[in-house]
Amino acid sequence: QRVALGPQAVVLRQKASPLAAELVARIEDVLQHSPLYQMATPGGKPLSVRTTSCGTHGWSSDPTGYSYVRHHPLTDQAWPEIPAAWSALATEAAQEAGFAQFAPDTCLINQYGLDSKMALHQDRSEQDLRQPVVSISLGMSALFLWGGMQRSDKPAHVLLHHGDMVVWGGVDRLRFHGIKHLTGAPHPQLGAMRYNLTLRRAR
Ligand code: MD3
Ligand code: FE
Repeated sequence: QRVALGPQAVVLRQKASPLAAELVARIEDVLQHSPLYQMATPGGKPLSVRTTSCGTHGWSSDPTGYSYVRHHPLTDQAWPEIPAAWSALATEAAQEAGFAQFAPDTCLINQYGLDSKMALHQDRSEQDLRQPVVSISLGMSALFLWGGMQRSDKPAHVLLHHGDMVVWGGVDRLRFHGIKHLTGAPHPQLGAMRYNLTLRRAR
């Protein structure tokens, strides 16, 4: 099922469900090489989500701000490759949403617990903002905030469930968005936790 959030933003309900067990197994592989860590805001406050990346670039923060970097900030190792199943699924979802030939070079893994949230923000650190962002939700459901082009625009609330994918691009690429909190029952396999994978073209 497709749910349009905007002219160029769509939720693909349950698109990742058939592959979910495989996707989760690959998260566990990535985390072996690329452990989750808690980033801080440029102001120094720790984020309530834990994060890591794979791909040629990864998303990180330091006292000067957020940026894409080539090495894990704690291990100093290059990020592991994006699992082939994730890239293929992201390319297919992007195609379905009207974005041909999407080839992600980075995947951010966000791990949410019952106390995690993500404040309204825009994603604008990627070089080519014509490239879409593809997200995959796994584990517990979350209340997603779908805002406007201004931080002050009142956001709509959208539930994202295990296996849902979202693709954003074009005129919707700079929408403010966030996660209010997790909701519903703990997930049978993952427990009181949610993973979100966001696949992007950083460079
Ligand atoms: C809308 N993550 O990592 S994914 C993020 O569930 C982020 O972890 C949320 O926002 C999460 O930056 C939401 C959905 C998402 C991702 C990128 C977007 C929505 C977007 C970029 C532009 C507009
Ligand atoms: Fe975001």
